[in-house]
Amino acid sequence: MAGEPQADCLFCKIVSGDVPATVVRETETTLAFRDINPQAPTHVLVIPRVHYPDAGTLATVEPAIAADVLREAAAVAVADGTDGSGYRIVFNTGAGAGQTVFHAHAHVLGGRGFNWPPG
Ligand code: D5M
Repeated sequence: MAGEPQADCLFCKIVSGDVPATVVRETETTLAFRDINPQAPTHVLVIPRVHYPDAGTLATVEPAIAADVLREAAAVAVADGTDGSGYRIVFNTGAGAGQTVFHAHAHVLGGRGFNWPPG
């Protein structure tokens, strides 16, 4: 069923506690934890607890939870003190865009400068 946990999904296993993570914030619908391979001083992933393969699908099927993910991403930036100097929220969508874990997630990156366009 849409949104159900997937046995082979790493982030579903983090939601269930079967895989450990450094959790920084949680809500009824979301979990935020530090990326295992940080690309900036702040690099946190915000995920919905429910499983959807990417952010676009999540936003289409569960728009309220997609809004929760975005609000929590901004809250992470404030909590880490990166909101003053600016931060970046990234949703890699599809393998060609660099998505490697197919459970919707926002990257929250901050604490350094960023270039545009991104690589
Ligand atoms: O981003 C997937 C991200 O997930 C990537 O930046 C590494 C991160 N990752 C992978 N395994 C873990 C664990 N176990 N904990 C925390 N972070 C993890 P994507 O946009 O799909 O490339």
